[in-house]
Amino acid sequence: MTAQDSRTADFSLTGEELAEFHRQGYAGPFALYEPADIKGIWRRERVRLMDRSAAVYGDGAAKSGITNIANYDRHLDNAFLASHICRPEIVDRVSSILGPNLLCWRTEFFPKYPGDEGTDWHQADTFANASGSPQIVWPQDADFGGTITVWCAFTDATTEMGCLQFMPGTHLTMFYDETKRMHYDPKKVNSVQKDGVRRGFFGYDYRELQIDPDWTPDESRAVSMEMAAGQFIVFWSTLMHASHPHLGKTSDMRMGFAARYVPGSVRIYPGLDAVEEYGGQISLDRYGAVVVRGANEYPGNRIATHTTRGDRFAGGSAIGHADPPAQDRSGRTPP
Ligand SMILES: O=C(O)CCC(=O)C(=O)O
Repeated sequence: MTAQDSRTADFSLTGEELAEFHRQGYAGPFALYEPADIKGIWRRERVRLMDRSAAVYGDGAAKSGITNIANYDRHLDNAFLASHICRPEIVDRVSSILGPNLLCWRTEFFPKYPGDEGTDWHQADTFANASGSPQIVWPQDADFGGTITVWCAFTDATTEMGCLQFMPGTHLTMFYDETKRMHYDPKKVNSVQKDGVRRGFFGYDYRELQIDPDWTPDESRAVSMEMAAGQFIVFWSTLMHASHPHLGKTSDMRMGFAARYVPGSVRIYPGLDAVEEYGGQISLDRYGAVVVRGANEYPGNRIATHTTRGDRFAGGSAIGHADPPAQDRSGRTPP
């Protein structure tokens, strides 16, 4: 009997929630940690994360302090983050969307300090957006895939502190072409207004990827996703999403922790040994995706079963073969 079998709670999305998810492109927010608990945990883990001695990407990876890609995938060395990505409250829900075989292939921190710009409106399908090479490729439809992002508020995230924004129902149409290239320019950070709002994309301008250069996102469709510390939201990376600027009305920063999931059949970093983006470069030598449910199905995927400090991930088997096929991104089961 596995830990999964012995659990009594099942956090899968209900049929109604799932139908709403497929219509809107997101579900939640859902509660994961009590606000007081996560505030204490975050205070402790912030300090622990400063010790990068077991991190899979070296300090030299970050050429700029603006977006620290060296801090990608800290779940591969930090025990709290390792358990966070495997939490049944998250994995059950994502599994009800993506199927029984589930990999967490990336985590990222998204801090907004007082005065920081908002994040540009964007959509991500292959994640080639900044690096130039697809980072995830789905088997059924290599041109259109995406990932499920689970964005957890480690602090409160109000509108004034830069909470997320979504445009419901936009996840099935790409307005951006990730085969185009964006140009990194750290001078753009915090200095560009778009439609009257200070926004940017960590040293890039996401508008460079627009399929129609004359199109502008319809802000009237935007909803603000205010979240209390300890809540998380689940969304397609192909959903139009952004965030408000942090207006600096409080000295508290907001911190989002994004964990990204795909079915076990998706190819992760195909043909890549390194990733260069956001003003830094990381080697994939020590990288592994984590099987959080079921099995990995693509033999070429690098898999991590333990953190670099020896903690075992509480997910599925590392190698194996899938039974029922995963659903595609519209909720259909492919033939
Ligand atoms: O937190 C933000 O401002 C942006 C988050 C985001 O783009 C993502 O999680 O994919």
